Amino acid sequence: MPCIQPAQPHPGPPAQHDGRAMPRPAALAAAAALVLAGALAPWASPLMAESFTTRDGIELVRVEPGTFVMGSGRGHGNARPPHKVTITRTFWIGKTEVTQAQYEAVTGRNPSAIVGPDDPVECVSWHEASRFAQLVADREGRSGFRLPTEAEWEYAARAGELGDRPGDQSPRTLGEHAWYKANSKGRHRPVAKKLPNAWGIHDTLGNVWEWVADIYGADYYRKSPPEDPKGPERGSSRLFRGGAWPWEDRSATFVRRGNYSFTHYAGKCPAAPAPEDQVDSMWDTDLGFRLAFSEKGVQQIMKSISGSR
Ligand SMILES: [Ca+2]
Repeated sequence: MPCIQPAQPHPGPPAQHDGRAMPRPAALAAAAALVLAGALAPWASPLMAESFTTRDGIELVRVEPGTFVMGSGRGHGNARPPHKVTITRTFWIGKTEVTQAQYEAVTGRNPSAIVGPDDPVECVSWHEASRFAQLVADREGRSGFRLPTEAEWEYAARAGELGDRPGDQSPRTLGEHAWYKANSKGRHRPVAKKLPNAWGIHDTLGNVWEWVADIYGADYYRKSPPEDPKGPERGSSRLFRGGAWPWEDRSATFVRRGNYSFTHYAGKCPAAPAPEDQVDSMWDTDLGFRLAFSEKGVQQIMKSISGSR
């Protein structure tokens, strides 16, 4: 059972919220009605909470639906064109990258090359990150834990920001939010030591790159669906986002799309990858992930009550 925290004042709706999705008070009222009617126990859903924490200490914060402009007209061609994307459902995303202590508590092992219990776990393949999410689901006794989609990741990382980087786009502001080559001093750092974004989420930019659920497609933005894009159905590599401790500031942006053209790469990681992971993934000391969660069944109930999409 997740540890549900009392609702806290939300940092605010997405700056580009399109108004079509159910506003938070209505969502809370609908969830409260379900609880009062006995359809939901108060602990049955984190829908009542702004955040919840798993038994292994992984805190996830609620992200409301909304519309934003994904990608950029600057920089790498694979982030073009900028295009409007709507996230149609509430989801939760890790307040931080998954730490080494959290990963070890769930899996019994720490694969990281640079050890620090509160640092992000690294040297995990996309498949291992996905298996971790399933293990969390098993331990919590509820489905819905997963990697964020690429669109969810960028939407949550931006938290309403319109540029490619936080605030005034300056190196000073970036340094207040992110560990990257200019300030990391040669290693990743404990999570949540830099300022969070406007929605209370830490280290999306920098520290370690983060796996997202999607398969990589260089030209995907030219044909992706406008609602809840999930990446191409086929491809030869996986995506990761956000830049990392050994990388220059040009990688620590909301839009940089990391991928490798070779099929697998173990970097400086101490453990050999399992054969099933040597397909479309890679490992390195600057690559980890954060968890996401959504609860489809309850979302559908709430939609029927509210009459919203
Ligand atoms: Ca990161």
